Amino acid sequence: MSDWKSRLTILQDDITALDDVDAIVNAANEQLRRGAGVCGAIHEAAGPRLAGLCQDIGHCSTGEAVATPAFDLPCKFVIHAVGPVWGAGGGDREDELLASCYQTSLRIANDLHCASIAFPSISTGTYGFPVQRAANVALEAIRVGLVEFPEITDARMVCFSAGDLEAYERALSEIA
Ligand code: AR6
Repeated sequence: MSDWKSRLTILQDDITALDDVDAIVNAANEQLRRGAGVCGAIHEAAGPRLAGLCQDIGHCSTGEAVATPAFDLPCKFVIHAVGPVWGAGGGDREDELLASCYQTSLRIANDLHCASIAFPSISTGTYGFPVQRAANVALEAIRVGLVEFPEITDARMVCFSAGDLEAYERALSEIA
């Protein structure tokens, strides 16, 4: 299926400001603790019940994801995906683990009957993954997921900065 590109939008925005998606993805840590970056913004907007539930869940392994309700956010679900911490050279399965975050999130969204999902640029902030390499991995993983899950009709890659937007647009232009 080649229509996946028409189901993907790359934009620059604050992911917590989106009020027309079923699920947003959080760039979480393995302890599911409220952190900084996009995680802090999501917790701030969702309210304290999110941190309480995340504490009860307690753990999510790198490359995996877990869904919760979105509480005070306008979407239905937050899918907490744990990206890899970048190590020098990227020889510690970072690409594979990052791809797994996107694909697992899409699978969970599909299981929850979400037609729309928004991703942040997982791992490229605190976790230090080089953004162009992450963009290439992310969009290839999203391509595979959208082909597998045709009922997801609206996937968004939400970049926080103009530089990130450029990297993801470049990655998209390079995928056949
Ligand atoms: N909307 C969209 N993107 C955002 C927003 C926002 N409101 N705020 C930041 N970003 P990071 P990581 C971008 O550090 O690298 C946390 O403490 C940001 O500019 O949030 O996966 C967690 O709890 C960057 O491009 O996530 C973990 O401990 C991208 O989101 C750890 O950091 C990801 O940056 C995860 O690190």
